[in-house]
Amino acid sequence: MRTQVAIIGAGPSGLLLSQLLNKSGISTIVIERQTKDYVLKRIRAGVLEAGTVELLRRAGVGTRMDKEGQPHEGFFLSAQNRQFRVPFTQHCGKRVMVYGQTEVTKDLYEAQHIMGTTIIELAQDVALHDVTSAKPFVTYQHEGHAQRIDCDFIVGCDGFHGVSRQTIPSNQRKEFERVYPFGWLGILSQTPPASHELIYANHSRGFALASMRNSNLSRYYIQVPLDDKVENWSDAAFWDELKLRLPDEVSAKLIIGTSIEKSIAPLRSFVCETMRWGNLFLCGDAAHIVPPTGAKGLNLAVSDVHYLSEAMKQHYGQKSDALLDAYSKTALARVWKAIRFSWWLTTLLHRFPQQTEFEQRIQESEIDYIATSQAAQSTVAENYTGLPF
Ligand code: RFL
Ligand code: PHB
Repeated sequence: MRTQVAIIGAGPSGLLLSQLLNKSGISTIVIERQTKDYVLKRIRAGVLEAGTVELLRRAGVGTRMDKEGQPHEGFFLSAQNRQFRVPFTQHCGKRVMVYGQTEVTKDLYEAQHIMGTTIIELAQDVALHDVTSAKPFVTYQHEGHAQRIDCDFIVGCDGFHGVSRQTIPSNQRKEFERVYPFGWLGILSQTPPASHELIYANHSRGFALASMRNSNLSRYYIQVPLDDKVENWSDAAFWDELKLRLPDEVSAKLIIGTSIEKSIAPLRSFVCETMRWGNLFLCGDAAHIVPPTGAKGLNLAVSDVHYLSEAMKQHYGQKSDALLDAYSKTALARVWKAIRFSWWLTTLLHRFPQQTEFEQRIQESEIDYIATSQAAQSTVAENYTGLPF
């Protein structure tokens, strides 16, 4: 088989890139290790930045999002049982959209199906070859047969554990990493949300987040030790702990139910420099990971895809490689700002093992500063709703 751009991974990065390229007449083949059903079962991101919302509309996948998604113009921060609102719109004129990653991915699959693009499921042993030559190719096993795709470019959209980043020789990439000493235990529950806007809670027992998907689907998280197991947490134990960490006025009204998903995610900040090696480009989690606190992971994947799709359009349309050559530097400049913001918010809101009383007072005073300073709120609003791309 031959295509212009071979894309490894059918998560949001891979599907959105394929969507944008095909809309501009550039051919793609997407190669995914799992089935579509498996990809759509993963419960992940819930908050879309203003720029992500715009790009999804431009990609032709905004209709259901605009109908079913919930625009949010602020969130709540809570500490010491006291909560205050950070209004986005009055500070930076932007808002975010609460619309699940599962739904974004579903919309992208649907749009790709209508466009008639090729998405190969259950591709095993995917390998990238000759990526620094003008004729790179991808091989894989499919239904017991060896397959090969020749192409102009390969894009690694295969997430943190994918093969693409590992194809770059280790002496040609520099990796930066911070692993946090805790994880997030998350549940999805068919109950009305605790609050009409998200609540990020700093508490002496650990961080908690009250989020949602729609008016009858809630998403809650609590900070847990890294070695904790989902089996240790009955639904009742989860609700009890969550209620202790949210402000009393919220807990008193919290509607609880049976969880329909429960999982623990570790927290990590990670950046791979470079995001380009010859004719291999990396997008999304394949190149960088953020802790979920700032809600940046999916949004960064989208800005990478924007930069790369524009660069490829310039390559094929205007025969110029200026944007392709700048891709890694351009994308990384935005990535590092989101890495900084999500590291900062994580550090501000979580309880660290061996946290000293001094560090605790610093957290408290910083939260109090945000509560009382328009300048501080403006910075939070600008970063949370998304820096421009
Ligand atoms: P994905 O979604 O991991 O998709 C990669 C795809 O590649 C496939 N794959 C392979 N295919 C072929 N061959 C191989 N060797 C392969 N190896 C892997 C995989 O099967 C998969 O289908 O990466 P992508 O597309 O870059 O998208 C990134 C986002 O999924 C991620 O950043 C977000 O989910 C992060 N995230 C959040 N981001 C936000 O912007 N806002 C949020 O509110 C938010 N909340 C979250 C989150 C992530 C979380 N977890 C579970 C880590 C909340 C949580 C709990
Ligand atoms: C979610 O709804 O899953 C969610 C929302 C905000 C975050 C992280 C996750 O910061």
